[in-house]
Amino acid sequence: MIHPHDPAISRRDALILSVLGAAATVGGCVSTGATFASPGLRFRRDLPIPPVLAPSRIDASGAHYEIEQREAKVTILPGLETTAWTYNGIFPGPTIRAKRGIPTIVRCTNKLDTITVVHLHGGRVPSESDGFPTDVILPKNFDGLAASLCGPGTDLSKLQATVGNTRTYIYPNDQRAATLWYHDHCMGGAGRNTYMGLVGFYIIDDDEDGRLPLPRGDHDIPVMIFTRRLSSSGELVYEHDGHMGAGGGMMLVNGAPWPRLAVERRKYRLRFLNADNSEPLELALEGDLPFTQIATDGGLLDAPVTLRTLPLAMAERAEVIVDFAACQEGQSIVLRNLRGNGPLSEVMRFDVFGGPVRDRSEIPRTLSRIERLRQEDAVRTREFVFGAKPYLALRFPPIYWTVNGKRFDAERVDAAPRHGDIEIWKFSRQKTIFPTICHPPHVHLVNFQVLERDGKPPLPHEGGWKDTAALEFDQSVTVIMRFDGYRGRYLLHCHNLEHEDHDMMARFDVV
Ligand SMILES: [Cu+2]
Repeated sequence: MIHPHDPAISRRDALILSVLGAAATVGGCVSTGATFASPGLRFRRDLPIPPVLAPSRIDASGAHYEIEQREAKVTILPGLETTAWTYNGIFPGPTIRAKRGIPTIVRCTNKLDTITVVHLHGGRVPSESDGFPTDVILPKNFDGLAASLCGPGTDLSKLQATVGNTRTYIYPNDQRAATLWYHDHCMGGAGRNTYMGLVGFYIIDDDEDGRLPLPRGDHDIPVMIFTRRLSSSGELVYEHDGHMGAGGGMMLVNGAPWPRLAVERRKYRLRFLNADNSEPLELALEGDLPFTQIATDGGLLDAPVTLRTLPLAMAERAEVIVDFAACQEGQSIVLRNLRGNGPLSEVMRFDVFGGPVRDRSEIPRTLSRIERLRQEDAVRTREFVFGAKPYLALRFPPIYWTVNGKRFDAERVDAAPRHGDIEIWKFSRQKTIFPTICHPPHVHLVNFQVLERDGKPPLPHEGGWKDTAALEFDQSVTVIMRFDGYRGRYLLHCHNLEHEDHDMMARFDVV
């Protein structure tokens, strides 16, 4: 369970450690990481690869999966057990590997003591399977406390009668190959539930991607990055930090602290996901080794992009090829986070082994063909301002988070694009006293293309199809999208999960 008062490695500690690290550098020590309280943790564990979930059956309607949300003891720190809230007892959850055109049908049973919701992030799915925050799955012991968590606008008696503690989600997979992920999205508790472990990869494959000579199999690696705070007894410590965002001083990749991956001298496809609740990342490889980006949130780019640094706001994905062919046997290359201090400035390490290998994989100069949505085809422009309002509360800061000055209301429709319409949405920020905070807007159902960032072209890594974009202090981002696929209610929200929970979300209905 959560132990909010245990001694732990927190974000503030990380900051202090970084200050100590800076002092140590003056004193002759070259590594800020060396001051970390548990030096034995870094680069000791092999990178775990979340297992691919096997379907319980496949029939004409699609591939059927069973998922249980349950508490489980997992190993994050050596010799200690951590209580996590898991999908099927695994932290992070199992990877669902789907094929375009074959629906995924997930029967999800909640055996936790709290309400849950599953959202397939990046999924083009019917409204009733999208994981609207009030479309909850009830806990195994449904009581007054659980009821109070559901929030207003929830028809509890109907939920008990129709859903109970099992809900079936249908994901048509009628979309391009892409690296998606599923995570909790329940009203007011998405941050806590995701932090405690309700998160997993969902990868869609298709023929277009399958025909390309890209690295595959053991050379295609999902890399889910998030920070966590752990107590000295090994338990996860969830602190929303006054709804500013939960973090932690420990960098976990696929659930392991600062892991290492033994790599051959060849190309690898790395599927990066920033699954952190609140921290944007900026990735870079030691030795100036480049990333060749091939895909973004919504799948393949039209052509590869070479990057030395890769910014990734919360929930953003980027698929890159890294070629270790020119590295030396025994060489170690640290994946750095240029936005992190102290221990959070390092993510994981690649350890090169063996001699030269025959690498048949290639990075084609043309990856895909992307339909460019044209501004002149847009029928409407909407503006969304991400901000905050003062609030009488016994916590600091005494604010709640807003979109266009309003708190989320599940019953209020904030935008109603017509099915098939192309619209331009402009995201900007109210000037608040929190300049370092990133508010990445995420649009459910549809993918967008970034038209402009601060009146300039999008950044090199955000071409192609996206569903989430960084929105830093003083920035504005203009995107264009077509509202097709399904009608019904969906969400636009900030992907800082604590902002989302309190209450930086807006409902839109495709009509
Ligand atoms: Cu935010």
